[in-house]
Amino acid sequence: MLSRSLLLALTASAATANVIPRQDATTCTSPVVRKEWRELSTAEKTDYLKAAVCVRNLPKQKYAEVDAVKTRMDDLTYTHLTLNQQIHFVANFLPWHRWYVQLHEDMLRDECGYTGRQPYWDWSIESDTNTMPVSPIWDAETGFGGNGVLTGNQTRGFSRCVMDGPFANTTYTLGPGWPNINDVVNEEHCFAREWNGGLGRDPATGEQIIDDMQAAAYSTTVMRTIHNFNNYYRMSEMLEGLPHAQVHSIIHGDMGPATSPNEPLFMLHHANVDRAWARWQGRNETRLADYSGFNDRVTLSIRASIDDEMPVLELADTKPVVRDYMDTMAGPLCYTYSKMTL
Ligand SMILES: [Cu+2]
Repeated sequence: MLSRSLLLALTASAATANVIPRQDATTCTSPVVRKEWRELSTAEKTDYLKAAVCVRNLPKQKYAEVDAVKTRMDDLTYTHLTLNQQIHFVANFLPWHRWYVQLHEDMLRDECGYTGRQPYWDWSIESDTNTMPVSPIWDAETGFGGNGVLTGNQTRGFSRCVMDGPFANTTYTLGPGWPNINDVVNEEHCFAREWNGGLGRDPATGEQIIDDMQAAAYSTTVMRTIHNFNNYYRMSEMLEGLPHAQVHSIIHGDMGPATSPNEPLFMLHHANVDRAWARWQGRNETRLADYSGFNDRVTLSIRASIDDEMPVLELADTKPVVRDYMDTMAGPLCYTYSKMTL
């Protein structure tokens, strides 16, 4: 079977002008299903983890002039870091990350031989059962490894590392910067997590108080409130600002700053955020065309349009247009999620 990116390249070259040809909604008759991590078999989990490791070991293809970009994963992470202000707390947050997660899935399939689909992580399950610190997602064999631990190594960037699971011993050169976490730094650090409960540090140990890892911020109740907004602007704003942001924040380490794609759970997290949007859209024509907000987050003066192009730097040859990423079952996309009810 031809990969999606190859198919797109072929159809794009056959088309006149510089327009990505839109498929009819009717051409996506059997969408692929993205499953929740727990729904995957052990073999499927292993395949995904292997591919996620693989993309971290391949050499970069972009950003030849940027020394800090070393690997294929860095191509993705650097783009996210550098575009930070243009893709967060602006209207395109949801379609941009929808495009980005799909691009990563295509990389796993085309460049790392992965044959499965992008899984998602429904963290409301952990919230509702107050089990975040003991979630199977942290499993060393069938998950992503657990919290970072103190290593005793005094070298900057190596004092706290994730020491178990498939990403133990991973090092990154990109971010987080110090003191500005959004700076591009070119300095090795180990893959890190530092879970926190939003309660500060235990004065006795100096370690973060983990508690319930702020479970109330990403519960089913919160997701229902978001689902009940009747316009895109409000829905997107709360989805990004509350559960999305808090899940980044409770894991912290590499998941915290704008280099958060360093954290392999980033893609599963964002697939779940994407699922919340797709669920809100339903198959409703009005919702599938509902896009509003602003393209600048300081003055709120540049109104967003569904025909806006989204920024990609060197990551893609063509800038995706928001309109093409509104529907997961039309245009360049053809997928759905295993569970679409709340
Ligand atoms: Cu992001």
